[in-house]
Amino acid sequence: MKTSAVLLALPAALTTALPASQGAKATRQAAASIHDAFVAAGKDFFGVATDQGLLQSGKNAAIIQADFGQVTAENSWKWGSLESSQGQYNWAPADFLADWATENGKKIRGHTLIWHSQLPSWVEGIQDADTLRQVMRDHIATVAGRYAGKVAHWDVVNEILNEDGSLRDSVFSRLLGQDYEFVRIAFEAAREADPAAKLYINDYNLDSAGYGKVNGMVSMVEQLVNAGVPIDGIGSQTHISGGMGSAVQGALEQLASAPVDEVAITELDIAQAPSDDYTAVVQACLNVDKCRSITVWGVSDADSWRQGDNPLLFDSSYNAKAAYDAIINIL
Ligand code: 9MR
Repeated sequence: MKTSAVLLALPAALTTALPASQGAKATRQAAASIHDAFVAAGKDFFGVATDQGLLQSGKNAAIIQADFGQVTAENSWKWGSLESSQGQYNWAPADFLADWATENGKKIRGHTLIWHSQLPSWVEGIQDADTLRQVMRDHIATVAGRYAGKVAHWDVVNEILNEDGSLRDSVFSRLLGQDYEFVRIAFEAAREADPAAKLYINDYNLDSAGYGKVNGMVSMVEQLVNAGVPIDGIGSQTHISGGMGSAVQGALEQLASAPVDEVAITELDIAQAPSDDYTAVVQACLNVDKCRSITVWGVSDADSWRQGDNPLLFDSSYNAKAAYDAIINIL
């Protein structure tokens, strides 16, 4: 948001009482937009996970408007939220996020089409491969089709690997795991539904070079891309603890060695939000050409899925934390 727009929204008494720069700061809770700074450093966006309830409470909307350039639906675009009964879609919260992003000029990362978790029981209970193929194609065509043209990136498949890099057990791997068939079906259906979106494979614990899951991810993606599966990028969620930030660059370099156009940090949060770790992660993305973007997994510690870890860039009162300012300083 431009400073003038911020000031227009402020009560007259506040705008006259404060110099313009302080007025803006009072509203946005941070000295500068982390997204603008990251874009100025050559990257595509710095985004954040949110959803309708959050956008309608506290200072979430104002902070995202001022400081972030992209949103991911934290929950409302998941299969379990969208289609808990077959063919009956709950679009309202998902559309709210999409409309809010469009109205506010924020990019959207679609999260996620195929995931073993938050999966409706009617999908988990499917017992034959043909039915599962059809259900996957229908779901992906419907969801990616609805938002086609609005979504910059899709997490097409999420968390499909075990820690050793082998394929995780799920209804998808049980019925369609041979040669990663379900991965091919998902990426092909997503490409068909939204040809403009960059299609990603997304996972966690991809935080250190040489780790089993990182090795497995790179070799799986190589195999799939060589077989013509349209994978554009690898997403590393990056839910980490203090002290792990320094390994992230090596991990990104290894992921970027796969035959994909891009890699991204898609769900960043760091226990206790140490500035050194946050800046190491941001610097890692700056140092790896293929790393195009960073998304943090929420605005405020009050709403983090990691309650007690205080892992985000804004505290429970929506004040920018030291790590936020440290990132601005290195950018
Ligand atoms: O942050 C999300 C939380 O509110 C949900 O309860 C949870 C349900 O599984 O999913 C969380 O988001 C996850 C994301 O979708 C995938 N990667 C891990 C995230 C944190 O658990």
